[in-house]
Amino acid sequence: MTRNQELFERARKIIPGGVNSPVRAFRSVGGTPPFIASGLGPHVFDAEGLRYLDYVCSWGPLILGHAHPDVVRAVQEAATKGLSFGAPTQGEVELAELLVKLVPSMDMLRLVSSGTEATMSAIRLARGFTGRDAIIKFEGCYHGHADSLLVKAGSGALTFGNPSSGGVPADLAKHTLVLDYNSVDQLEDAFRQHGDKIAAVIVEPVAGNMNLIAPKTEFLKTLRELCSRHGAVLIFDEVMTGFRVGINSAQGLYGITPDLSTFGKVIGGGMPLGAFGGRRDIMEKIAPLGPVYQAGTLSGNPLSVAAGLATLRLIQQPGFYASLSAKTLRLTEGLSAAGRKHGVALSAQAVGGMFGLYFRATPPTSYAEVMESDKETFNRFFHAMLAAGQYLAPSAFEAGFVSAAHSEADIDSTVAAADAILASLRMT
Ligand code: KE4
Repeated sequence: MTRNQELFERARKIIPGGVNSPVRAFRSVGGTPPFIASGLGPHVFDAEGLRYLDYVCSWGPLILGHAHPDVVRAVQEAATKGLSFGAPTQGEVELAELLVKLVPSMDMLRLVSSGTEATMSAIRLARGFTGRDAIIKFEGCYHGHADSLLVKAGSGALTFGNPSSGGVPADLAKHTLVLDYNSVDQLEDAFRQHGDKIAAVIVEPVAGNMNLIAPKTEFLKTLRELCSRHGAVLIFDEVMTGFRVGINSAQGLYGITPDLSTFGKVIGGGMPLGAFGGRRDIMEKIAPLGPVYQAGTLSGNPLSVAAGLATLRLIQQPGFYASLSAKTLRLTEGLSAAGRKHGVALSAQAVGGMFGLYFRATPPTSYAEVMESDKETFNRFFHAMLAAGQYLAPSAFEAGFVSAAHSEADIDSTVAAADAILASLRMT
């Protein structure tokens, strides 16, 4: 039994699935997940001392690479002053001021400890602000595990949703309408039928939880127009895309101004941190100013704030995103070329520092298209790449991430490994 297998066996006795978040259990790809002992730069090292080039980056936060010295030092220094006070601190003000500067659509914001808290709070706030109950989300988009967001499409395209998880009351799920991502027609029909009941639309402005699906410009523009016309709050869930696709996040990349935005991942640099914010008239409905309650013992935690400030200062360096985007594109172009060379139906695309890799001939533009991907071939490819020291997201339906610490030589090693594996896949 390997060290990873031994740890996994122990873990599964006392932690459901042996993991503290389901995707880590490798159930989509099978096998035993490496238990990670440390990370440095673009690499992680498992309990057996094996080194992997990391394209998960803790599902997006580690945009600078692992154990960046400036971030580690900031956390160490903060820790020597105490871990948490349950009282306002200067760091929270500095982080809020920086986020408001970097995200012009946010007049005000509140810090929380996870992306789920950010989106859950934004939904409640939109409902409190509008006095309406209905919300719209899109199939394949994931916004964390708040009850109103664990909902799948109803029987008919425009019928309200059913729970997608045990424990979510049908009475709550029925307030969530689930539409197809990138479908302008469904959006127009939904608002035509239910416009005056809709409190909010929440959307991943670049979808990253059904693998990567890029938005059609018309889709985001129509979203903005319909929300404005019907008085619904447009929430951009930028937990994954925030400071990942560019310094101005997806809203800056596509030139759409949401009413509320949610953040997480990169803004904490690997520490527990999320945020929600937006229009002042909406944010002033949040307690203690207004009637919408929201709270958190560790919200704005000094160590998370220190990591976030250090991270956000470093990503503002000139050329940071040009370099990150170029390396991510080098990866996706290399992988696509390897697929063509070996006659394997493989495509890939990059948006800033995130990428999609699909075992289908062309990048998907919808949930239905991504579900046509060849999952079995992906799983074989995944394990062969893992054995070659290349750590991809353990699911055919997750996006991948590059960090500033990945060098061009690292990227080229990934393409070379993929080339050799695709050649062998072709044989079998
Ligand atoms: P957290 O509560 O996991 O911090 O954030 C939830 C969330 C909200 N919105 C978007 C767009 C997200 O991608 C996420 C979380 N993303 C997943 C990756 N597929 C986190 C990985 C996990 O669940 O372990």
